[in-house]
Amino acid sequence: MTAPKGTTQLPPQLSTIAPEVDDMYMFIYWVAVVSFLLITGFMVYYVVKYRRREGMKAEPTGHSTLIELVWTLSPLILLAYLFHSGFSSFVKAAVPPRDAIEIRVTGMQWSWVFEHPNGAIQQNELIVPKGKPVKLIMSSSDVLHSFYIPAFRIKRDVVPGMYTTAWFEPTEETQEPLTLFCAEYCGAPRGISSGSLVDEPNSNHSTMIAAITVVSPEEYDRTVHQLFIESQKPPADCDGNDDPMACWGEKLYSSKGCVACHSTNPAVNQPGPSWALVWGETRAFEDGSSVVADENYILESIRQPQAKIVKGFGNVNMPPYGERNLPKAQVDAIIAYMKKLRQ
Ligand code: HEC
Ligand SMILES: [Cu+2]
Repeated sequence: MTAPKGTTQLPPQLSTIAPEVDDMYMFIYWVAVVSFLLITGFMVYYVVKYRRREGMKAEPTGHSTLIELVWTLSPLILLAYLFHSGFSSFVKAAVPPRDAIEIRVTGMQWSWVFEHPNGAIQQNELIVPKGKPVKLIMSSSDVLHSFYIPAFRIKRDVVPGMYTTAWFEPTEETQEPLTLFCAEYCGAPRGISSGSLVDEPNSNHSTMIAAITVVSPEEYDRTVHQLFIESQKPPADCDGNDDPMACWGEKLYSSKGCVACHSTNPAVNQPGPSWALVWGETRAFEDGSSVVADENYILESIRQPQAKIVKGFGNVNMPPYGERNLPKAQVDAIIAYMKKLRQ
């Protein structure tokens, strides 16, 4: 089996809707090419033919009803056809089949989180079954993003405060992962370097991409089941570790994106508080109260970050991580890691 190739103009067609979208595109493309050649061709021809010459006087052209009817009616018919076939493809692309598998998509600065029907979570990677319609229920936890997979010919805005949907049905298993882009400029973080504001490298809108893999329906079910099991216990490479939970917690710290806001260096408190001096410490809050950081405090800080705002951090909002995004077992692992950081 060889991977289907794209053309100079278009990426490979890997979803059921792709050929239809491309046919429309190519039709409009050729209409444009032919019209361009006809119009410029006639223009150049007449410019030369009726150029100014000694002894020649211009005469009025008169009127031709036939020509006027042709140039009015032919674009009208063309546009009616384009509207009709464009609109029917649009409706097809907008309405997901009833039996579609539902995958939840969350866009955030700057990553994609996917949740399969069984609760398995993937981040910046998505596996989907060949030959089955997949419906995406999308939301954003911060700003506008846009979900764009060129090979599937789908693009849809991901909007904070509401759900948007899109669907596709992959037609081929992939040899190499396809790319999901964010097609909405969704910002770049700014850090402070030698006193001035600079854009942080490797973390902004342009890195908000994910790898899409299409596999057989059987492999999809197997993998998604496996992902769910794995989300409930430390990964295999933590097995030999003397504190497997803390080892898992350290991995989650990076893979779940906590690392973007929390350092483990006691001197770096940006943009959220460092984790180096949290566990067992008295934490002071914006409202003047305080509490000793124990399991319950950490759990609450993760599930409802706004319940107690650490003093001095009132201007940055930590996103809440619910049971599905960060199951209880993973919270335990993070707590184990925070304990270990204090040793
Ligand atoms: C967008 C930045 C951001 C991300 C991402 C983030 N946090 Fe936070 N976090 C904050 C800020 C800001 C605070 C302090 C304000 C507050 O208490 O809500 C905080 C506070 C906390 C606290 C309380 C710490 C203390 O000093 O008392 C815990 C625990 C915590 N975060 C855990 C996490 C975990 C676990 C993750 C990843 C799954 C995470 N955070 C991801 C910004 C973030
Ligand atoms: Cu984005």
